Amino acid sequence: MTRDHVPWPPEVAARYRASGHWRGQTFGALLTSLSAAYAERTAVVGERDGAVTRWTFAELDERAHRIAAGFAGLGIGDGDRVVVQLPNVPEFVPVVFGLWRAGALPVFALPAHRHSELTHFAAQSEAAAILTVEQHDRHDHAAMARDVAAEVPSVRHVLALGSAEFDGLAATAPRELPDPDSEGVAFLQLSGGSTGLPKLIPRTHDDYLYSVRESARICALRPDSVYLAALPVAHNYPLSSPGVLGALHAGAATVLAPRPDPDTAFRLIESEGVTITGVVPPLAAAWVQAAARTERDLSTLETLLVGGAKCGRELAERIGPALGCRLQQVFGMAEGLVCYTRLDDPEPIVLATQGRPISLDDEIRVVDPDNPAASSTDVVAAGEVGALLTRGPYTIRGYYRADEHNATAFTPDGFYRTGDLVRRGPTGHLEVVGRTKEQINRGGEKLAAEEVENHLMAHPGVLDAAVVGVPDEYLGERTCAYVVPAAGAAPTAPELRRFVRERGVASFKVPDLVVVVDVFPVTGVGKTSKRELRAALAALTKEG
Ligand code: OOB
Repeated sequence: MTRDHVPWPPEVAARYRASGHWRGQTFGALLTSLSAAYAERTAVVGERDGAVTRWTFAELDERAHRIAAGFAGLGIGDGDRVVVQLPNVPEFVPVVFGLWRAGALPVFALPAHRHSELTHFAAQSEAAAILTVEQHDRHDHAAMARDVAAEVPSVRHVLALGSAEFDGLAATAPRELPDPDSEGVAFLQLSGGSTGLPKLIPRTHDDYLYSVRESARICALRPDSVYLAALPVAHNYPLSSPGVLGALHAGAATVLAPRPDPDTAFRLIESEGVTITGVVPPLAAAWVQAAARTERDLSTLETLLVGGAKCGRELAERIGPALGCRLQQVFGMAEGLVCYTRLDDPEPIVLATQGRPISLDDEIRVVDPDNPAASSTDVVAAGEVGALLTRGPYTIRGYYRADEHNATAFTPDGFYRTGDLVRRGPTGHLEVVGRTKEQINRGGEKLAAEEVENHLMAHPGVLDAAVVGVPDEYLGERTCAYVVPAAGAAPTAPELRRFVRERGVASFKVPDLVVVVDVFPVTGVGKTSKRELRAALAALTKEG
């Protein structure tokens, strides 16, 4: 039988407990203690449909208690999964803490996800409910969730913010609920994916809280800090690196930006006195450009974290002067490991590396990049580029219900194969130089080539498809789909793009370019050579 969750070996778990990394506290219990310590301070500021909400820690705590009781009243708790698809609205925070207090596991979908992804998350996790919004960005999320519920038998409830049903749930009288096991799974995060559909990542209260606590410390959050969540808040980066949870942990306020564009972000930085935020490189570039013309006062901003994709040297150098703040690079993954440049690192390190791990107990191995099955002992010489393997107190030992995939995604001794190519410097800082995984990183949004290939191959006019990333000045890379047509008229590029979109996938997965070819180049063993496809495209782009 396939396991839901691969726990850390007992002796390793004992070590993490003994060293104080795992403290036996759940997120629900954390909020209780934060509410006692910071009761009247602002915890969350956000907007929904133009209305601004501000909650103190005490108000947030009470709301989370009511929502927890509401879920319990629906019979949802005790390990039940609930797909949460919310944009950056204030309710996100009490909903997630409410689910935690009820003992349920949020499954964090992104607002960009569409029918095919949502169905996969609900089915794979056997979710009991979907919690969403009525409308967002002109998309009817509630209708989509109801369609998914009709297809996935485990889904008994669809709750949309603003509906009478949700309002009733949020108005339930609070009651004491049993605190879940801190070493049990708290929620399921999404992987960027490299094979087929995204995998679900089980994170425990203990492991995640350790990374949150340390992130808050490394980023120097204090009660008078103000964190702006500019990126979609369900993502691991704005959630915990240091994110909303890091800010709450420090007693600081979180401001949720409905959109990440410079106009919205700069307005909020000025009006709320934002001190710290995190963005992906293309957004950093847009902010840098806009800062030259803005009349907003950005002087409260102390730290801009940049990560999710490689921040090039040129951009790194422009951030401080343009925005009047310091740059902090972050290289992390929903599976666990997060690296930061430190606030006291010398400038060359901050500009040229993606940081060093949170914990001295994060074990790092840089191994033979040419062997996908390299073991943790196949390490390359110091300073050489290799494939990054890691294990530690907040890095998972296996994906959720994925024994087969886990057999190759982890080494036998429990290291996660990140699929990233890195170089490690003498100070332990990592420089990310590339990837071995079949994943495309489109400005921080990750997609598995195979997932898009499968959508393309569902078209009757497509015999074969290969999706590759191509360098892009703004996004870092864009997607290009090569297709070999089936007999008859070849489908056109616009037709294939529309086809993929209409299959209900996030728009960042719709190929940016489509190239129709007669045959694919092959490798020595007869596999499609993506390396040659990329080279052909580079040549084509140069000619063009
Ligand atoms: C973050 O998490 P994910 O799960 O969306 O993506 C993880 C992957 C990494 O394995 C790496 O390939 C890439 O994203 N990545 C970077 C990077 N940060 C992430 N590649 C180069 N330079 C960087 N600075 O993206 C994430 C999670 C927590 C904090 C920050 C980012």
